[in-house]
Amino acid sequence: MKRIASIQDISCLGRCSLTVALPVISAMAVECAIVPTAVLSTHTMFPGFISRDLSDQLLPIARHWKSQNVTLDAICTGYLASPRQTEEVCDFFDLLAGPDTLLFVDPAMADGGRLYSGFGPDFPGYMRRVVSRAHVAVPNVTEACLLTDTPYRETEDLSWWRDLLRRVGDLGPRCPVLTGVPFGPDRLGVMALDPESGGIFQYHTPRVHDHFHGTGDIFSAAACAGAMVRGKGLPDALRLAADFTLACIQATQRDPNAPWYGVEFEKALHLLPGLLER
Ligand code: PXL
Repeated sequence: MKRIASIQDISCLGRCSLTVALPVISAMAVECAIVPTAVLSTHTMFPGFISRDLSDQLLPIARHWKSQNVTLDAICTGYLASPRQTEEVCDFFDLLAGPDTLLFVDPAMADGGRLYSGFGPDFPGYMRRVVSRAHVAVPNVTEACLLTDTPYRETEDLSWWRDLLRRVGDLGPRCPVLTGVPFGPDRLGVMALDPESGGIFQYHTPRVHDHFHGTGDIFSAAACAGAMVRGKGLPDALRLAADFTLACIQATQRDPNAPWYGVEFEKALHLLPGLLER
């Protein structure tokens, strides 16, 4: 069985990061080893959350795995709790990535034009180093702007997004991907540079006009990396991830009093084997 190591936080409540990566990767019949970067009572959109940083655990875990000759088909990174962890993740790559290990980086740090609470303005500069090491990097449009020092814009001018994608590529990842790109008023999708053809791949699905928390984590760390480890090429993996994320959103009946509980992906997990067969 293929094995992914997922490096990101455990938000105990709120369906994001490891609490979605684990079930989604498992449902794709891939083993998900985890490296928690922090334990939070909830994700950072809930007021008053508490957090314990686990920086001092990351490299001891990596060294122990190394001593046990653990092999990884992919290392997938998400929310990192501090600048120090961005360096530790690069050391983790050095210790445990073999020649065929896919390095999949989701620089989860911002959305809607703003950094998540708790990150200072210098954080994107630290995250840039992790992105530069990636084979596949999947910033959303806000993160791409922050990583490339580009003022954030909301525009439907696709040539502007293509330029932004190329700027992310200039940071070093082999396959830069932009998520959350508006393709007209009612469609949302992804754009990726295909290193083989040099062309740009685009895929979009109907846009649901609301904010759904944790969907980036479902998209990237879980569905997309899982699909690629299961042998799909990047375009097929991105298509699968986008379709699965939309299915999770459509399955969600949101409680208006609890808007931050994440999407009800549990109702869509059964779709994954069929999506993998397409
Ligand atoms: O879904 C991204 C994410 C992951 N982890 C934590 C977060 C967020 C987004 O807010 O707060 C702790």
